[in-house]
Amino acid sequence: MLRIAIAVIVFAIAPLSLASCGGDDASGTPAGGQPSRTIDITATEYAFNGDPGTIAAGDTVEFSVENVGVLDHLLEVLSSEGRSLGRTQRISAGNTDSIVVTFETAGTYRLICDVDDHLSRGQTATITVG
Ligand SMILES: [Cu+2]
Repeated sequence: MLRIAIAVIVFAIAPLSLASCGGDDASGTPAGGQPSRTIDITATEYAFNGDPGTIAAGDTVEFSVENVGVLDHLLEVLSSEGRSLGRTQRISAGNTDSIVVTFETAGTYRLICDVDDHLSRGQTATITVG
């Protein structure tokens, strides 16, 4: 009877310790983690539309970009220094592509489409990360 009682206790503790490891990992991983949510963006001539909501430094999010225009578009995310943090494929009309981006620091980030002359035509938006 005593051996049975000990075995039951060991099995009861094991799932709890696994759960606490997972929690630490999710909160402490600075880059390359799983996205916490998906931000839906539409691209058209020559603009992006969508509500990024509030993004905090350290957040990893997925951008799902749907081309609702007639020309090809893409979405690239640039840091305030102009470094590329992610870039979709060139998306043809009616199609969708997605990228996962980690915003490591607070600041202003740019979304751009640089297909042909779209950027000079104003296809850009900014995201403020607090
Ligand atoms: Cu474009």
